[in-house]
Amino acid sequence: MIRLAVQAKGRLYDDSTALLKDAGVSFEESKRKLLSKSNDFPVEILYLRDDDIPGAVASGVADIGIVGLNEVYEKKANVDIIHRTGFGKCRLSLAIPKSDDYFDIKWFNDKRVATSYPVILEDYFRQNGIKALIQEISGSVEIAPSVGMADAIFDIVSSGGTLVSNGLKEVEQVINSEAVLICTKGIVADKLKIINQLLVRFEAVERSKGMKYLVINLPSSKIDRAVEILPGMKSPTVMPLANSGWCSVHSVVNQSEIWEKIEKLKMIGAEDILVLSLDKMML
Ligand code: PRT
Ligand code: ZN
Repeated sequence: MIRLAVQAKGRLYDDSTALLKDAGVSFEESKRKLLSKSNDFPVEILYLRDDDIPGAVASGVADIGIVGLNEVYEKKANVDIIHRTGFGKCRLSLAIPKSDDYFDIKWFNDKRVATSYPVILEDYFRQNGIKALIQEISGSVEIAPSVGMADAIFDIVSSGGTLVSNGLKEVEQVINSEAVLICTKGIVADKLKIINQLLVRFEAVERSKGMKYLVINLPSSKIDRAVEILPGMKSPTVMPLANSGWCSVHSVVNQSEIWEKIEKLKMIGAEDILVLSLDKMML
């Protein structure tokens, strides 16, 4: 049995719990329980605030956790980062009032910078030889310059819309972040085995994201052309049809390329085209 820490509510909750469910792990949601044991996989889910997840995993209270890389860096947590999930993507950036002229990082010398990430910012300023006054605040960082609390901010940016609506401009991108899976250092072999099983499932779910399963019928004489259009995982699967001279070709295609592929396949005589969803892909 392993214990997995997940954000109890907030931006990472939906994607973290969806990943687990898609991986075949069922459990009760955080609204009902703070510790929930799965009955189909040897894991119990511990719901915590994201700030507390790196520490819980570093101390072994939880064996693994799903949390933003920004929190792992901020807490300087002594954990292993074992997987990147691809969701919760954002960056930590420095931003200043949009009417201020910005030349380079030296702009920040002697400035007051508001942030909820003082540790990361202090390291960054030290590496760049900047002496600024870091003001730690726990929320509403973006309004600090307009109310005179600070000259600039260091905060999470995703689309950039919040900065714009607060009259700020992004001037330095300091780190990129996404939700990662972290693990207690030196975890025992029994637990590692379960964690690796879970990772195989996560990877299968993530690999299938954005992919579609394409099935077409095609005159057998056109198979070589179809194989050029559809490289597939190894190569496409080709099956004869009862109707002689025809075959069925199955392939996994990136969603972004599906229409282009279908148009090319129709030009070489493809018919009866099916596009199906994919749940999991194991290589
Ligand atoms: O209650 P708890 O402490 O668990 O949650 P929290 O309020 O501290 O964190 P939460 O739920 O807001 O975010 C959890 C994690 O999501 C963060 O640590 C990041 O790793 C990740 N993440 C991804 C984001 C964003 N995108 C994001 N856009 N976290 C916050 N934001 C905020 C940002 O602070 C700013 O206010 O969204 C605003 C900017 O968004 P844009 O799109 O306008 O640029
Ligand atoms: Zn938090």
